[in-house]
Amino acid sequence: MLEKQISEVQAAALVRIGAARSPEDLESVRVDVLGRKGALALISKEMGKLAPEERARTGKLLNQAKDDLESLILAAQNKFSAQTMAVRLDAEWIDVTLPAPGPRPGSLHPITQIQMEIEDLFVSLGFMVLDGPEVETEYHNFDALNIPPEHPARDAQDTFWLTDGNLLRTHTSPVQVRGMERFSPPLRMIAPGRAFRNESVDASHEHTFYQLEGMMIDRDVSVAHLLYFMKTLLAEIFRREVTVRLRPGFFPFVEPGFELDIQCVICGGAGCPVCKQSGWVELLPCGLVNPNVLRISGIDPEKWNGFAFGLGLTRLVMMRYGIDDIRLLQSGDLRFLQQF
Ligand code: 2NL
Repeated sequence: MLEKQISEVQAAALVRIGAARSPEDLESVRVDVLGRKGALALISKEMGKLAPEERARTGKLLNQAKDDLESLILAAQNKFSAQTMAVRLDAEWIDVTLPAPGPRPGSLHPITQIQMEIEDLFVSLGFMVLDGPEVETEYHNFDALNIPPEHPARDAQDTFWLTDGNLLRTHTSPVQVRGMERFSPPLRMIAPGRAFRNESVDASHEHTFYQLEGMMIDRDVSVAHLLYFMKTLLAEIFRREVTVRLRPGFFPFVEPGFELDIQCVICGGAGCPVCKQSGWVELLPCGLVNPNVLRISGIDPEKWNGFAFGLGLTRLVMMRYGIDDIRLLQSGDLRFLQQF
């Protein structure tokens, strides 16, 4: 009697499993048949009334039916999960080898690139890289550099003066003055940064320009040291040996002072439009630090001396890339900037 009921329950469950269309359908079959109050549990309760040998046979059958149905339901459930996963995989598939979306990577401004290159070189030669304020005192920008009160650079036509008596630095030299005040020799430092001149803007003049000054203070520093460092610097910038010459030049903060020229890297010295047929291009002012400048900042010129130089990064970039209008560099024009 019970055995017949078991096979009926089993047959009905098989039909429902086969007809199930979702994991929820299967779950309700499981509850109805295998659950605590399910059809097989009810049958199981009736078994106490059976004779012992019949009970053993029916029990076996019941367990067999439970096990079979359990594995059938599990297999059907697995099929549903696999299908669900297949649908998701199909819908959510991405090609991880495609380039990532988002902003296109930018590039550093050519002036920044050349500045970083030169910083790396000087760091490798034992120099500190110093920063300082762009709004300076008259003292740090002029007096401490031995620039006399009547010097034309102090005129309002050449310098942006603020109403409080301070000014926009006209060179990065005041950074080195602050370096001399703060550190004691021997000293090697460079001062890259922006400098400002009160000038009307045209193709070769800007009110803001980028400079990199440097100085080395030690014992018995000579023009030979200056030349060695400048040739090392220029070989790095132009990526080859360059021939240089020194002409006398006057700057209140150096004595002797020089204009350093390089043999034209375009024509090799034969003469071309870039060097205006002279074979030489004026590149950077330099010299041995004026003893007054050392003394003013508390360094004894009897014990120490040094060389210093000023490098215009703007002009250097224009030379390296053959840029003929200085205004392009600050224009923010992407068609220009994307070339670097
Ligand atoms: C320039 C700059 C030069 C220096 C700058 C310098 C700085 C100190 C002491 C001595 Cl603290 N010198 N800097 C030296 C030589 C040339 O040129 O803008 N010239 C047009």
